Amino acid sequence: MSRLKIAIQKSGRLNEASLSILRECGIIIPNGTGKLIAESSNFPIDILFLRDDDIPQYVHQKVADLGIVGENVLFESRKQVLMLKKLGIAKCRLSLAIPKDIPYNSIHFFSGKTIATSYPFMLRAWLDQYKVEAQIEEISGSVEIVPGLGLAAGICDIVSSGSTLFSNGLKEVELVMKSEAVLIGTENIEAAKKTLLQQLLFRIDAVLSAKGKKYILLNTPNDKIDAIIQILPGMKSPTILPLAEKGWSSLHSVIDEDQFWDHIDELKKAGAEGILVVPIEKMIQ
Ligand code: PRT
Ligand code: ZN
Repeated sequence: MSRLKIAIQKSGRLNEASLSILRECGIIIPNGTGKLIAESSNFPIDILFLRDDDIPQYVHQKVADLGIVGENVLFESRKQVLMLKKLGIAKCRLSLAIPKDIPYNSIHFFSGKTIATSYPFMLRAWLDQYKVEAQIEEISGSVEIVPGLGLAAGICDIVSSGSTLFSNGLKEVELVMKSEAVLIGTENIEAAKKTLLQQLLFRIDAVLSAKGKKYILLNTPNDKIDAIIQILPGMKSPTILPLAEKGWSSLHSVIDEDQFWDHIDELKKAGAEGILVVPIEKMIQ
């Protein structure tokens, strides 16, 4: 029987998040075996643990059918693979930064200067787009210390909270690309594996759809139902059930979590009572 092979990061920022998406899809993965490959016992899928930089190559060469990798690594690798789904995890950006005390007016600041990066391909493409001629110094790891050492005028690196730049006396001046983890795959996957892939994608969709969503239940006087529906824009067609108490109903719907906090006071003022907000594990659209 066919089994899918998915490559995920062995250790690092993407490891836990990738495993938890698979686990939320109901896939059982043995814990911490330290092995290069783990076999799921309840879904025909094997998990390969690799360095993230190697994942596009393994998928391109069909050693793995699927992979989870950051767009930054994928685009820098320039490997021909299919981008199947954005996963909404490991969000970050590839940015240019310079020492914070150096004045900065425009991209042309970098003309004739040296920029240190682990992303030479993407940086070159971006500079070309703006017709800026700069020298690219390719280095791996600890790019942020380079300007302090006087080895480059600026850096192009991954930023998330910005605290690494800040603690190295740097400021972010240009955004090169936004990135998040994506599911990648190969073309011309064999028929039996394609069926498995569709099952997996269906589950991933259900997991991703539920993210940031909550199920809300509240009690309301019947004459306030319309007002309450107006307050929560997500509540297009809520379920309305009569309560044992005459003139009252229970209203159920799915809402965005952030919407809830914005509207809680209004809901209470409009007459909602006994408000319950509960997590949703999976959502099939
Ligand atoms: O060993 P392996 O090669 O597999 O891992 P790695 O060290 O190359 O990658 P890892 O685990 O650091 O990151 C994996 C992926 O997570 C990256 O390719 C990005 O897609 C994504 N990601 C999300 C990040 C960050 N956020 C991030 N903050 N990757 C790196 N960083 C680093 C960045 O390089 C800088 O040093 O964190 C620092 C900046 O963070 P802030 O929060 O201080 O701005
Ligand atoms: Zn890496």
